[in-house]
Amino acid sequence: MRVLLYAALCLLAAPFAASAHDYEHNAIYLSHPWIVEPPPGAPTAAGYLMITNDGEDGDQLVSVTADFAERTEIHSMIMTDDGIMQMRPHDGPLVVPAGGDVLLEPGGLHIMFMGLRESLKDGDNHAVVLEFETAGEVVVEFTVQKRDGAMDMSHGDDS
Ligand SMILES: [Cu+2]
Repeated sequence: MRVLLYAALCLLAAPFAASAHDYEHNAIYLSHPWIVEPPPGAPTAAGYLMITNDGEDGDQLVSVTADFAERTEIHSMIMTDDGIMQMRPHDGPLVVPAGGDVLLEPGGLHIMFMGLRESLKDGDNHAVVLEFETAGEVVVEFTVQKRDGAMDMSHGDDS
């Protein structure tokens, strides 16, 4: 019942809900991986998802690779002394504590896809390989979405 209700809420809340999708791999649960559609010709794009660890042990994301990008980095956002939001490589490994989750979302942590080899268009799906230290490797389809529509999604609140 809770699942049905949740699905209904999502449909009401966001026109893009149809593209929301989840993956389960060992103890790791990956929710709604998506990439903000970059401007044409942009060299980078930002990816987001929620990573949940249902396991007894902590885990960490050790690598992210994708055919469409030369390399990736995990970035976090910091506020500079001038009050400007700036991104920089995340300090150390991205740890997902046992029984906890890590949310990568606009304005916060994100996967930076760098050296884009192809244009990423709204509605496209692109395979990305996430490797976890304990759970191992999982291939996830990231859906490209325009930022405006995607910003309407507030899945974090009701999960
Ligand atoms: Cu970044």
